[in-house]
Amino acid sequence: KDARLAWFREARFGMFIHWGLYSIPAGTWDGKQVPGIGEWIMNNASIPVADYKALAPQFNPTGFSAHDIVALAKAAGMKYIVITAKHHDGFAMFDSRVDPFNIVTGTPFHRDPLKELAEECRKQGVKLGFYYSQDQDWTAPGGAALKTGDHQPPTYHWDKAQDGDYATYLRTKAIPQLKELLSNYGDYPVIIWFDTPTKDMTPELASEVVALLNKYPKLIWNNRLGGTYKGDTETPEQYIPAQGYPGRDWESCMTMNDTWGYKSFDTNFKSTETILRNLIDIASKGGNYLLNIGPDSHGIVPAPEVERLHQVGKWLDVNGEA
Ligand code: JFZ
Repeated sequence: KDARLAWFREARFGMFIHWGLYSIPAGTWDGKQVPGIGEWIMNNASIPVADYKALAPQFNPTGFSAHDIVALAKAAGMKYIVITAKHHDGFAMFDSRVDPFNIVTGTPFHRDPLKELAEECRKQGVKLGFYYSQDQDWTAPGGAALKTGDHQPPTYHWDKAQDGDYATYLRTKAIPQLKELLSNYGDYPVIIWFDTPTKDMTPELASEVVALLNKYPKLIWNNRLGGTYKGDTETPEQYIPAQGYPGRDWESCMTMNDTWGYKSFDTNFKSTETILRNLIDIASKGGNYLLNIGPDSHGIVPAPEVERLHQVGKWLDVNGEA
């Protein structure tokens, strides 16, 4: 266990990447700016499944460069990257035989950014992990939805196409896609980053996921699987715990502005000084800082994010420890 976490304990700084179809509406739907975080637009604006799925044929992010993103992470002093392989919208940002609603089969782009990132990470000596929304899935039957707006219990679904059985969803989509992610990218991922478990994820169902994870003895996974599993890491979100987590490994994930997924009109960026203070504060308490970028629908990293990451890297070159 300790050997497995050795690199994580020294990493201190990682890059979170939230990127998916939600970068196309970029916070605006039907001409209205939708309040809330960009990657939640489908839920926040109650977008019907068919309308959301219609974004896929429009997704052609030819500006995406795995080389440049990995080089950016390195320049910032980051030691690892965690990217959204599938967020709550159910769209796979990787080549999937399980579900055609994915970036290779379902878009004119026809490329697998996770594969390209894995190759670049290997070349440039950066570790790579995958975020996977194992419980919420708003476009697959039986996937869960957390409540927003006036969506009604018990499912909080807003479209009949979402109805179904969660156990079936888990066994026919989430677990098979996790298998793809764990077997198609060589020595990566080193992290699986789960998110937003609901009561659908019973201890019994979670144990089916854990049986798969246990086949990968080097894999690190976080505390958001659900079903009472604690995982390897605590994941405080948008804050720094005053005392860290004695006896636990941890990672604070944070945005630079007020969204994870790209929103064209969110310009509320933290200063480089604030970002550096967060990094120092977290490092002094024994944690890691997982700092987010949100590439746009062309695959381009917003300039204010690039600028800050370069400034952080410059400071570390002068003041950092290796
Ligand atoms: C979740 C996601 O819903 C969100 O879109 C993003 O991916 C973020 C990193 O994770 O949001 C959360 C999850 C957990 C908490 C808050 C927001 N939490 O524990 O306070």
